[in-house]
Amino acid sequence: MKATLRAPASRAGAVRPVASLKAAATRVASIAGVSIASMAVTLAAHAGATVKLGADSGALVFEPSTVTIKAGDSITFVNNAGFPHNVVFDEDAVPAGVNAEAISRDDLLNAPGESFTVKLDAAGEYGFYCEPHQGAGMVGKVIVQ
Ligand SMILES: [Cu+2]
Repeated sequence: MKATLRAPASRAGAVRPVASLKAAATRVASIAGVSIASMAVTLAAHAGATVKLGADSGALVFEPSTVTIKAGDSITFVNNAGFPHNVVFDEDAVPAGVNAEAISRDDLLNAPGESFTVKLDAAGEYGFYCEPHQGAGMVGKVIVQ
């Protein structure tokens, strides 16, 4: 890209190519801006931890059932087996001041690979469970440092 930009600038009276190059550069910049933005989203999604909803064996558990992340990181729950599942944070088992309902995913995840990501800012321990399978032991914990 740099080489392409330099060539017309060294030529005298090359007004039109420079103008169209400028437009092209603007287009490239805006395209680059878009890809940088989506890259940031991808990176954000990978910071933190991923928890499978249902073990590969089909067991109705969160896998892993305990994860540790840093404050401000996200945790992503991904449908794996035995769905539908959901992720409900226990209002009695979250740090003081955290709205358990606001960070929960009450709607059932029905599709293979469907995911739910939540960012946790307050340090402490967060207990959560899957409503349909809580009785079967599908419960977990996030430790936010
Ligand atoms: Cu479940």
